[in-house]
Amino acid sequence: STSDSVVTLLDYGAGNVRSIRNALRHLGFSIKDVQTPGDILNADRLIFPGVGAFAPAMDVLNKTGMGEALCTYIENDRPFLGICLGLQLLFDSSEENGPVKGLGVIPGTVGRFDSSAGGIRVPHIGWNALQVGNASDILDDVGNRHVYFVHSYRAIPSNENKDWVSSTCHYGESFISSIRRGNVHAVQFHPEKSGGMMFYSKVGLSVLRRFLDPKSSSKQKPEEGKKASKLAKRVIACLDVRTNDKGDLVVTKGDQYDVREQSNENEVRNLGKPVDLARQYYKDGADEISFLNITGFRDFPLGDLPMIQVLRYTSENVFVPLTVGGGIRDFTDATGRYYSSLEVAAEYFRSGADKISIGSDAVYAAEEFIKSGAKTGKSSLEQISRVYGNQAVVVSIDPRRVYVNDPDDVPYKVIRVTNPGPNGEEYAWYQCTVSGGREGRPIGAYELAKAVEELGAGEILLNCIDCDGQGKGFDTDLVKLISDSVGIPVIASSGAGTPEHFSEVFETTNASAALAAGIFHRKEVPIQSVKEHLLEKSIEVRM
Ligand code: 1PR
Repeated sequence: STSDSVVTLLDYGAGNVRSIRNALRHLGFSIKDVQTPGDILNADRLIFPGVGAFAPAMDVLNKTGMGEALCTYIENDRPFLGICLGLQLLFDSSEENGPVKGLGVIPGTVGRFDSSAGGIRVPHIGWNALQVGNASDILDDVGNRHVYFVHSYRAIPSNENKDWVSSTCHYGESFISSIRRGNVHAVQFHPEKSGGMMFYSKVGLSVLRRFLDPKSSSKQKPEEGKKASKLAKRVIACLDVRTNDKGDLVVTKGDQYDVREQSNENEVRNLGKPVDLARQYYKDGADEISFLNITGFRDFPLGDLPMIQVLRYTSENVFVPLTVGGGIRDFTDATGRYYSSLEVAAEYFRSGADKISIGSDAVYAAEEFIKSGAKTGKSSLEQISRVYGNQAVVVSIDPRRVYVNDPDDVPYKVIRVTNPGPNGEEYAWYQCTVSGGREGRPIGAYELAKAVEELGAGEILLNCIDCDGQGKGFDTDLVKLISDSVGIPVIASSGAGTPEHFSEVFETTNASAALAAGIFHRKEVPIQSVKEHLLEKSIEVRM
């Protein structure tokens, strides 16, 4: 390849930059990895996708001399694009486990979102709107569209840095979503996760293309249609994946978690191939895609290479966030070799996952934490969120509704239910389960949600076994209870049957996202119809 199609990538090995690699390849560029500070100084164009936490990143930059090279490169106005932490590191300092000194290229301090101020949920996860100033150039295609953010820390615009700021975003307060000076650019959002060049919402990769090849891109006419104005409610497609009796990896779908056909053969329901369906949902406008390896609790996931293949193939051309769950825990295999949950998660991240989701193991960790009142730091949840950040860790809750006559009947949080139980019970609690709903545990969904937030979860995927596959709507009592009790985003799941079910859950609860499986797999309701309906109801969505 000629130097015109080579891009230099600064990957200091702290996390998943697979999606950025995939995006660059998709755009026809080959990647040269930085090995020495000299590689930075000699780059024609340099991309710096910061991952992980601020302090360890600065450590690496300082120890290797790459920080100094970066400063020189930027001072010389060479083509540079920082992404996420790659923007934050340019500032004077960060409060993340600090203060920690940054590269000091841009005046200002990076601080944590103040959840009390704006009544916002932290991390800031999802598709938000930009207020784009003049001369942003690489943002020319963004227009009215949403872009994808996932972070807990942000830089604030001030008099000192106003010459640098090319766009801001509003989330409780106005923060810096991009900077630009000459050939130097950086964005807080993730262009590599903000959609592709074709199909739905053509935003993300066009930001990268405009940076890589400024000459080829002409200014586009402003988009027609509704203008993005704030954080959008997300619509997520979920693929429950397992091996069927023939040994093929299939997308299946349960009926209250029972995935077998009610026929004589009793086989595992097969609704399609994971990679094909994921691509389809991406094209149809899914804001995120979740894969749940639903037999991960019994099969060791690193033995389950097909799931890792699914992630690898999917991430090659699906440019929205991918979550994977199932079987994330410490494990000793038949030969006695021990694998930590961190290794399992690392393999998932390397294969293209942006977030991992923990089910059963988070229940045990929460039970332990509630019993002892102390954090051990050893649970999979704590370890993974410490290394990869809490925005990368979802806890998936699989509760079952248990009706009671009296709120004092059980030592768990009880709510008054909208629809009384079979014997006229007016109250219920939501019992957590493990192993795909097979075993009930002595902890409620409320207690679990509060505990896992403390232990470092960045988001909650809230299922409901009673509603799963029923198509009768989300359990809004449950979703309201949990989304009112935690400060992290909550994804409502289980029971979607119509577009109205989505507007209902967003209008009556504080859910940040709604997830569905069956209606999408059976092609009963296209994702587009859900979004159009939400738009009609004046609920902000990414179009
Ligand atoms: O416990 O860490 O190994 O994780 C296992 C993961 O697999 C958990 O996230 C758990 O929710 C999931 N899981 C386990 N067994 C099943 C099953 O169905 N037998 N699926 C299962 C969970 C629920 C949702 C479903 C929604 C929406 N499925 O994923 O997609 O209920 O469905 P709908 O729109 O059709 O109603 P671990």
